[in-house]
Amino acid sequence: MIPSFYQHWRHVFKLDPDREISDEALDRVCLSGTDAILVGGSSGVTYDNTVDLLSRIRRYESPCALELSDPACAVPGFDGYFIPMVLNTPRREWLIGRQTEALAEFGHLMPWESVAGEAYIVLNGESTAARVSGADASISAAQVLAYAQLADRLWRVPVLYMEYSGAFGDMALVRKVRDELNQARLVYGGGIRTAAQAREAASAAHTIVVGNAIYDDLEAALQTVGAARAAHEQAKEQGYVF
Ligand code: 1GP
Repeated sequence: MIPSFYQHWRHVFKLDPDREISDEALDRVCLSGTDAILVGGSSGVTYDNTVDLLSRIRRYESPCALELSDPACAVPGFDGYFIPMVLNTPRREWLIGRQTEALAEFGHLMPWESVAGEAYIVLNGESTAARVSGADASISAAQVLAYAQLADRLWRVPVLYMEYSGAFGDMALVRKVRDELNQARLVYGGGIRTAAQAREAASAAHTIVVGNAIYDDLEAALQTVGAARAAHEQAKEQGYVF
């Protein structure tokens, strides 16, 4: 059975356990109307800072999932878990190495009904995600589409994540990838800082993720929730079903 805890998510705020967020800001994020809170980061994530953030988020009703790239940070109590795999890296450890090592040890403990594989294509070479995973972000559009087909059709990974973290991506390419997908949900993240960008991204991908803006410009970040919803309503009116 493929888990479905994330299937209706259109807008997600991503919180980094390694970054400070005040109670007041967290309150506004969790009551913003976003569909879910995703907890994850590319560096400095520990068991302790993950537990701490989860317990603060749990004061609210928002669904909350963890992106788990290190089994040492496998904090129980999230509504769902994503296991990232970076497709466009030559470093096997980030594609399947760390994942199989973790499964060899903890596979029998995995709550599989709430675990989803998450195939990443990392497309901003300047991002921490690219630096840490060694991803080759300079790939062509044709290669991006090939990776998307590999994840969606060959491996049937349920979530494909186009990651431009820190930079607003190529929306024409995002849309093209989405239109090629057969079963995977397309998540877009990167550089969404305004309502207009959120609207554009939400009309190109199934789910959009807003991260940095929460920390840099909370007011603008909060505007992205309504903008994403408006984009989906408009798409529905036009008969487009995501
Ligand atoms: C990061 O895709 C998310 O993993 C969101 O990107 O931080 O640039 O919003 P930003």
